[in-house]
Amino acid sequence: MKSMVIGIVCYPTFGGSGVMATELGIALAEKGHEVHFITYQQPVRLDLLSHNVHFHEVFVPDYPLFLYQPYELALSSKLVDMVKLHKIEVLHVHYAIPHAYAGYMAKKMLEEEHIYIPMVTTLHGTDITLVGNHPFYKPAVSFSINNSDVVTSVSQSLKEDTLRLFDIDKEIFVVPNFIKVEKQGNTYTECQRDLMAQPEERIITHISNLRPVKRIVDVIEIFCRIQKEMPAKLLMVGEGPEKEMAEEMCIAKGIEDKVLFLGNSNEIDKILCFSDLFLLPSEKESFGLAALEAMACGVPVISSNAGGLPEVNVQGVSGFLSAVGAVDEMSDNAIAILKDSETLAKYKNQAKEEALKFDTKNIVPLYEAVYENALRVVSY
Ligand code: GMT
Repeated sequence: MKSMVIGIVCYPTFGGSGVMATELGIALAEKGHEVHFITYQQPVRLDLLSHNVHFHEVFVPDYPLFLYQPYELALSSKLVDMVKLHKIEVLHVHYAIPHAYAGYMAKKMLEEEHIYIPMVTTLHGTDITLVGNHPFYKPAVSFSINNSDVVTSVSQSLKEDTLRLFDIDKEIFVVPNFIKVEKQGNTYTECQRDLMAQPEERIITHISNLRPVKRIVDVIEIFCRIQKEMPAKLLMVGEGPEKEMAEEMCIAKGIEDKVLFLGNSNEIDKILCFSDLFLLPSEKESFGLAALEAMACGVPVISSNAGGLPEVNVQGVSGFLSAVGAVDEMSDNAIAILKDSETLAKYKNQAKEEALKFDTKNIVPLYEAVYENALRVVSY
């Protein structure tokens, strides 16, 4: 395949969409493509810049007249400059608003100079089901999707939600999230689990941005029931608005010495390496990248069956799924997995096996095909 020059626009933070966009850029660069990240700060998972991976910061000048700083304006101008300077051939924007919106403006500005560049938009979930579905943003989201050259979504469930919630006349291609399974779980030969727990304790982990949609109360309720049956520790990874409430809840339940709040971390694979079970009882989840990361490290998942989670976590194989809020059933399933070492080992193996379906080498070629398709669309 001919190598391409690809511009990636994403949120550079710990959220799944930014993590996915970063991993995609790194994987594309490893395959010989030239990748340019264009965003307001260097993506958190991007620790290696090279001749194939570049980062261009979008700077929004402070001007007293602006009550709100116009990020979309700054981004679209930066995109125009970077496309021209680096001869970027395809723009891949992650998240409809404001990225596809700004990308469209950049495309139009470039067209004035007879530069035609296709824009691929990937929908990640919260842009559709939470933020994007707000009536205030609806016209901008529909417009941005319909005016993208190619649209992808990270799960079949998200595709269906998008078609149900917006007036979409564009085809949406499902390209699932992915993970480098060999890298995940193989990096740490010695897991140093004794840093976190006693040998006889099971380690339960939850990773998220601790927002209400993650149902942090359910995470703690489930753990509370587990630790009544067996010695266990809960690792809470991430920062977010529900953290304080969660800390108070642990104190109220008298389990504060069994729950460790670790904050945001760049060592997710290290934490998952010594985890026995992952909890993701979310209200909504377009895919559940955190669950896939856990599975790739051989950690079985107890999750809700919201959104795209059933496309990732396979019932009775990589873990178990229950209706949102079914805390008793989730706890019973967790205890069943953790009850003895033989059963736990079986689920650990199965989780890793299921994650292989989403291995980088199976999914990145789908994005390359999407780019080729997009290039064909604009050349007509
Ligand atoms: O889950 C979050 O709140 C972060 C959010 C984001 O926008 O980064 O994650 C969304 O995109 C991820 C990557 O595609 C998906 O794995 C998450 O399921 C999705 N979150 C939701 O749909 C709530």
